[in-house]
Amino acid sequence: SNAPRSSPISGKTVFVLGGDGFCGWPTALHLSEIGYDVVIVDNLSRRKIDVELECESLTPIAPITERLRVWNTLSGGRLIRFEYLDVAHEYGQLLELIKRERPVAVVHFAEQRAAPYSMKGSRQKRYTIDNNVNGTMSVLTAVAESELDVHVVHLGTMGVYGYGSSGGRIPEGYIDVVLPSGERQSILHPAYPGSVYHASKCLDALLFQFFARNDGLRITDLHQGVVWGTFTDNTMRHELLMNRYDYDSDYGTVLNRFLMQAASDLPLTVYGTGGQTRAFIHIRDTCKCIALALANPPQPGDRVKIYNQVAETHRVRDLAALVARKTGARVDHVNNPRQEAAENELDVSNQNFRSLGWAPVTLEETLLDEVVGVAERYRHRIDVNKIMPSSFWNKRRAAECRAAP
Ligand code: NAD
Ligand code: USQ
Repeated sequence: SNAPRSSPISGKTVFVLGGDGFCGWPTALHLSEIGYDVVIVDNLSRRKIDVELECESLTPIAPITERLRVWNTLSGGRLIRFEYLDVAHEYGQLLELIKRERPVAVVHFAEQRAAPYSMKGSRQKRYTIDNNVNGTMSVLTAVAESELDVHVVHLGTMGVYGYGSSGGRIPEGYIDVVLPSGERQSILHPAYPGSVYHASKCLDALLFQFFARNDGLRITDLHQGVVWGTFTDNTMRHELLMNRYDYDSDYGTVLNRFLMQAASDLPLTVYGTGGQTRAFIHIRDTCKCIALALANPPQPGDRVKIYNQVAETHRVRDLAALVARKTGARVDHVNNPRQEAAENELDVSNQNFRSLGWAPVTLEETLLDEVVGVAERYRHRIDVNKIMPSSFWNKRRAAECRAAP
């Protein structure tokens, strides 16, 4: 699917902030493959948090320079460049980089994204807000100060809506309300964050609203569901292009954790009753959606364009039952470390991407098998001490979890 040299996007520069991470790396490869000039900007903080947590990706991941060396050799001249930079705290360098490279778009993945890590303690709570909100603020300020027409595409989360608060199908970003005057107005959907991490994304959303109105910035905010899977066609092209696979209780997301547990003959850790319903998307579709969002920017003066980047919804205990049926794994109900509704319904619109022709992959057998296969291949790298919850939403949840056998 290599884009021809003369394609309308060849020669256009795109920044991928956070391009060394789980979603950012395969997206950077995809954007490079379809013809963009990609610059990855990352401070490698995620790799440093691995050191702090004494846990590594289930899959062995090569250092960023190695990854790029291999891609730049295999890709037939589609070079990806790398800038080691803290988006939140090195404003001058970020501004200079934008002025020098004149990107058509900045894709912003560069945030601390684990809800459990953001609830681990005061240091991690404050770090998450500082890193995420300052990072977004710096990106927006730098784009405005550069006076260049740069489309900002941000990875947000379904968690900004809260779970079950709309009383119906969750729309894409905005809801219609009746003002006290009787007038109807479309406003940002109210925010009901369920963790400090999710709160950082709600704060981001207000900054987007402000910069779109005040500075006319063109902004797209993608409210993504839980991502699963690990490989894409591009990351499979070489051992050293392999993507990360988080499995620990802080960074591992639910379906990938269940598949890892099944591959290692460990019980599946369903929190509470498993009645939580969440939205899901496969990593391959993350890459496709970003490319679609880049190709369909808002116009200057438009309000923030908000898409729900989700393929399907599932209840956690149904996912566990599905994985158990496939693999023979045992399902364990463990005390929930999180302060969240025990049961919720979730009905989400994904019309915006669908209207652009997106046909998402769903929980297909072959894809589930692929992830179990990856987990089996690297099961020797699992540290079983990193599987049970180690971050708790409040004192009561911590006490309940610690009291359990
Ligand atoms: P990740 O932690 O694997 O990747 C984030 C990357 O950003 C890392 O490489 C990290 O080093 C970098 N980074 C963080 N702070 C930075 C800073 N200040 N300066 C420069 N680089 C910085 O996370 P991910 O799973 O790839 O998630 C990427 C984005 O997508 C996040 O914003 C997350 O909120 C969003 N998202 C992820 C999921 C998911 O299930 N993984 C779901 C919905 C939304
Ligand atoms: N859960 C279990 N067992 C586990 C792990 C999780 O039952 O072993 C449950 C949790 O209690 C929760 C649900 O599964 O109800 C989802 O948890 P998760 O860790 O898979 O997802 P979450 O914490 O919501 O965060 C992830 C990403 C985050 C992204 C979010 C999208 O880490 O970056 O924003 O998914 S969403 O959930 O749609 O808001």
